[in-house]
Amino acid sequence: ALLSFERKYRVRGGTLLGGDLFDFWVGPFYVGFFGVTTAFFAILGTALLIYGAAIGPTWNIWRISIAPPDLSYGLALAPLKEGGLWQIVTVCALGAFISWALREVEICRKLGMGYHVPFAFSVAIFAYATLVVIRPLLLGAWGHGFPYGIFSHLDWVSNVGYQYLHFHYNPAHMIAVTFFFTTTLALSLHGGLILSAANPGASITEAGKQAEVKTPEYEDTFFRDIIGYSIGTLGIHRLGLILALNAGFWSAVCIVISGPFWNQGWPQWWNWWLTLPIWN
Ligand code: BCL
Ligand code: UQ1
Repeated sequence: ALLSFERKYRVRGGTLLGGDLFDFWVGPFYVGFFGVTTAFFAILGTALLIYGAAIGPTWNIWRISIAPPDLSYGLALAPLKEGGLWQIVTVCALGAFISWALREVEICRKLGMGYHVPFAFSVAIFAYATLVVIRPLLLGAWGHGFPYGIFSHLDWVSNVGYQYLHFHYNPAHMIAVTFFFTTTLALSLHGGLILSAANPGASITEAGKQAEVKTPEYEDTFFRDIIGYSIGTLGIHRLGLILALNAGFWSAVCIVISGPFWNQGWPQWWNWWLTLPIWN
C-alpha cells in the first residue's frame, strides 16, 4: 500500500539515463534505468553462482565455492569451468553494485537530497573492487581475487594474511580495524543516547509527572557532565559517517599495498623504525 506521504514524493525526473522510460514505481520500489540493470546483473550473477554450484562437488552451503582462474591464466579470460564463471560473476557483481549506487543517485535527485548515501556505498564498492579488480590487475593475475564461497573466502583471507606472516602488523590494517571498532563505539553511544532520551523510563522525574521524552539539550548535557564535551546532534552523524567511510577506505588500502607495494612479512615493514638515521 502507498503510505500517506509517499504520493507527494513520487516526482518525475532526476534520472541520469533513460529519461522518462523507466521513471516509474513497482509497488514501493522506484525502478529507473538502473533498477533494470541492477535486476539484470543480480539475477544473472546469482544464476551463474547456482550453475557453478551445480557443476561443482557439493551442495553444502558452507562449502560451495566459485574460484577465480589459476594464476597461470594471468589477466586473460579463462574457460567457464576454470575461473571464467568467477570472471563473469565479478562483472555481474560490479554491474549490480554500481547500478544500485546510481539508482540511489537518481532517488536523491528526485528528492532534492545530498548524495551522501550513494557516496558512502561507493566506498564499499571501492573496497570490493580493490579485492577483485585493482589488486589482481596490479599483481598481473585474476587468480589473486578471492573465491565466492563462505568457507573458501575465509580460507583465502587466512592464507593471504599468513603470506605476509602477521597481518596485524600491516599499518593500514591497523588503521582500518581501529576505524571499524571506533565506528561501533560511536554507534553504540549514539543509539544508547537517543533511546535513553526517547525512553527516559524510571529516571528522576518532577513529582507526579509522567516522564517525557528529553530534548537534545539533555543529550548534550549528559556528555558534558561525563566527559566535558558534546559533539552535538549533527556532529555525531558527521563523525559516524567519517568513521565508517574510513573503515572501508583503509581496508582497501591495507589489501592493495599487500603485494603490489610490500611483499615481505608485515612485521619486517617496521624495520624502517630501526633504520632511522637518528639511532647512529
Ligand atoms: Mg583482517 C581484511 C579486520 C585479523 C587478514 N580485516 C580486513 C578488513 C577489516 C579486517 C579491516 C575487512 C573489512 C572490509 O574489507 O570491509 N582482521 C580484522 C580484524 C581482525 C583481523 C578486526 C582481528 O584479528 C580482530 N586479518 C586478521 C588476521 C589475518 C587477516 C590477522 C588473517 C590471518 N584481513 C586479512 C586480509 C584481509 C583482511 C587478507 C582483507 O583482504 C580484508 C580487507 O581489507 O579487504 C578490503 C570492506 C567491505 C567490503 C569489501 C564489502 C563490500 C560490499 C559490497 C560492495 C556489497 C555487497 C552486497 C551484498 C552481496 C548484497 C547482499 C544482499 C542482501 C539481501 C542484504
Ligand atoms: C554527542 O555529543 C551527541 O550530541 C548531543 C550525540 O547526539 C545525539 C551523540 O549521539 C553522542 C554519542 C555524543 C557523544 C560523542 C562524542 C564524540 C563526544
